[in-house]
Amino acid sequence: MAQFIQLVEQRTQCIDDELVAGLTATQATTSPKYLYDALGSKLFEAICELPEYYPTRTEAKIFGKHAQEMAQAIGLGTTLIDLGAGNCAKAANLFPCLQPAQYVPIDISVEFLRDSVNKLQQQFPDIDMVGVGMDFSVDLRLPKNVRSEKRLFFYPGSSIGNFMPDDALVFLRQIKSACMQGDVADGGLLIGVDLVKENSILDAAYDDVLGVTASFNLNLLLHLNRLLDADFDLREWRHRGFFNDKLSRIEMHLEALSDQTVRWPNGVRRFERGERIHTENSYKYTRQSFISLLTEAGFENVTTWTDPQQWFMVCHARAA
Ligand code: AVI
Repeated sequence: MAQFIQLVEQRTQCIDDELVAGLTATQATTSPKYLYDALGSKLFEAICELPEYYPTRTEAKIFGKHAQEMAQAIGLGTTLIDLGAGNCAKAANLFPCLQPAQYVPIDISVEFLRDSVNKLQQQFPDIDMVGVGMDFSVDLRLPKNVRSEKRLFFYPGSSIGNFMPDDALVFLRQIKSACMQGDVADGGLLIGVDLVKENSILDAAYDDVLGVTASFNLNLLLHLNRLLDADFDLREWRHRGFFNDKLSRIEMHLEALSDQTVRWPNGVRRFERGERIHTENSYKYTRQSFISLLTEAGFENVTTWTDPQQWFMVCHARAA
């Protein structure tokens, strides 16, 4: 069995306060993390299979084609820290090329991760594995069992796009700090980034014809009903997903189809027809804008790989 460390706390009151503050703001907002309850995670897996949702398979092709070159840029024997590891499959595909000295999958979904890492340990008994259950977006301090040498943070899937740019910078700076051994930089980052492209391709990827993304977004209301004991009526809401080219981001919203009042114990929010809850942003970068962000965060020696259409990019950068 792999080692496993659980740092996730149940902070129910904080969750309620954060949700209520977002829902009662003039522009109602919820954090995208609430899209991922058990059903939401399954719906996201289904999104990754959709013909319109190109990021997952485009990134997989880039890894498939360039894994050897990536290993050359990165070097062997790293401490491979997998942020949002899930079923650990993306990192496991890189093991033969990267030959990590230690594998550290991190995820907030503790039980799922525990299972995944135990299975993987059986497949790769020679790699030291330490699973960590924690919310790395809040705090990236790692347990002592995680080697400090040659850390390679692995953040595929373009999840960096779900951070506001200022928060992305803070997060990348935390990664860079976690690559330092005292004053000496010893590590880097391997990250997947979705690139700016034609609006129609982006719009379709976040508003697919089967309505899977719509279900993923609407399911957030079911999750809120459970978390807050609220009474959102899903039939009274519709999904909106579109590219905002001024801000270079996909925006997902839920739009009220009628005037309505939503209630929960100790709280209430009136929504007018057409009013929206902003549920997610997914920023799209250019190669240059992302390299600038990495540089600002304290990385250097950036190597990038893309697909022939230049829809998606994988970057390796060293902590400076
Ligand atoms: C997880 N994240 C990178 C996805 C994205 O593309 O921003 C989440 C998603 N939202 C709607 N479709 C997919």
